[in-house]
Amino acid sequence: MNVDVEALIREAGTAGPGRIRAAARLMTIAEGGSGAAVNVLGKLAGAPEPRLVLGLTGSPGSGKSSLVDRLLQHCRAENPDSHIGVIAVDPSSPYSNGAFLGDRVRMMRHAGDPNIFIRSAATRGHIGGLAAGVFGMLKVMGLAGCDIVLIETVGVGQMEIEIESLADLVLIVLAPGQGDAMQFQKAGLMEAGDVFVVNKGDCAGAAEFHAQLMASVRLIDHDRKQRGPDSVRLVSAREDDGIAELLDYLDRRRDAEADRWLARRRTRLGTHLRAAVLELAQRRLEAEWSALADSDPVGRVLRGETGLAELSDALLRHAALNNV
Ligand SMILES: Nc1nc2c(ncn2[C@@H]2O[C@H](COP(=O)(O)OP(=O)(O)OP(=O)(O)O)[C@@H](O)[C@H]2O)c(=O)[nH]1
Ligand SMILES: [Mg+2]
Repeated sequence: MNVDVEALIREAGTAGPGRIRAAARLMTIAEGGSGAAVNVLGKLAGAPEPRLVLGLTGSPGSGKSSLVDRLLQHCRAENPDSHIGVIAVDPSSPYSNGAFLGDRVRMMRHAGDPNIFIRSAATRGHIGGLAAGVFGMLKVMGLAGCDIVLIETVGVGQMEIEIESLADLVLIVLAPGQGDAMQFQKAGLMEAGDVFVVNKGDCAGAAEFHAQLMASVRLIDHDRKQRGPDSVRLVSAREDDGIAELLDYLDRRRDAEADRWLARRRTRLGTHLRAAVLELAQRRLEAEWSALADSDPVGRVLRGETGLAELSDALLRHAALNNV
């Protein structure tokens, strides 16, 4: 299938009627991780970016999707013209079928809103490459005029770390009854987060947990991160409590840290472009290697007719000449 990426980019970047469809197609390409995804990323490298990219992570069931839902509601009410993107990273692995449906259901009331893009990115089959796919989607959302993008991931394994390479601010969403502050410290979550959101403030033990966490942040922070006790928020997504204040706080952080964010974004862009270039190069080399199979390269190495370094040089030369 031959897709005219340039035409899609033009369309997604305008206010015309085809904008949403074009952006959706670009996001599908970007997520797919193919050569076309790298192409999209390259063409969007200099595209406008969302004003705010928030990563939400934390243990299963802490209320990330419910919080995203509330944040969407508040953002839309405050600024009816704004566009918002949501990327829900599907934790499904080849071994489980994921619990993603719940996320969709919780955000479904926004699904008909033309100013809100809700997309999922599956971890399945994306080992190592997920962040690149999500970054591509982020760039498309920026192009399509999204002011804010929220990325939800379950805080297990790789993605918890990768979220730092995608978001301006990482929000760790916690709920009372999920362990004490010490455990989070041990799990490394205290290091990864910029903001700690204690959700389910309507439940027993929330206020104590919040106080405990504030004390921990004060203790471990010293001057390492510019977080401060204010970075620990007590909210209830269910009761819509503390959400407006959380948004105000995030805006204040943005204003105060704008320079640092800009530098971080530049680094982030560099990291993802570098990964994309290396991936493209690897694809080419693999194609060359397959083409070389007839000449039995492994046999030649075994017989001592060629060395690995020579083989590698030959591969690079062929790839450059053939320009597949
Ligand atoms: N009491 C209470 N329950 C909440 C609150 N926020 C979410 N919940 C409930 O907690 C459960 C999990 O909420 P989700 O928003 O799906 O949590 P999640 O972190 O997105 O879950 P996963 O995506 O599966 O990791 C649901 O039953 C919600 O109704 C809250 O503020 N108070
Ligand atoms: Mg969820």
